[in-house]
Amino acid sequence: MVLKAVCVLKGAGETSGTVYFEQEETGSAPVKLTGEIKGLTPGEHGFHVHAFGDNTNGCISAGPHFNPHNKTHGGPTDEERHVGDLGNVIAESNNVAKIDIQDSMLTLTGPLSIIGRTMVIHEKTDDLGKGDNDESKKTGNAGGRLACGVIGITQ
Ligand SMILES: [Cu+2]
Ligand SMILES: [Zn+2]
Repeated sequence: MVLKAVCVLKGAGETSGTVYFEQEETGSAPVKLTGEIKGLTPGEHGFHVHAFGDNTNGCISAGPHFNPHNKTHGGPTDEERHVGDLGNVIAESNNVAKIDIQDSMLTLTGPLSIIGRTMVIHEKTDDLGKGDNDESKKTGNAGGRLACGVIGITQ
């Protein structure tokens, strides 16, 4: 069986998107993310799972990056990373970023499931924790939250 989830991202501006999640239920399979986000300036944009499924005050209510193991911020291939750290997606000249990610830290099941938490697409590039300031180890200096949405169960 395959576990499935979906996230519809919206924000105050023109950025919006849909992300689909799939994970084989057996073992500790990676989560596959597909979909697209439009209304982005061309180039890299930080893309994370944030801790809370709370959008009461817009994307800011989603809190910090989902970090159940108390790690510092990193990139998706780093050992030292937040669970929510998916790095960057790249928008092309048509202002659309295609999402095609496989991640082994995310899961759709168990106590650390990302279902009910929030996906956020950011204004700027995530420096993956390699910047020269403290903020790099927390947020990757990815800047404002352009759009977000709560990850929900789908059929
Ligand atoms: Cu973020
Ligand atoms: Zn992070």
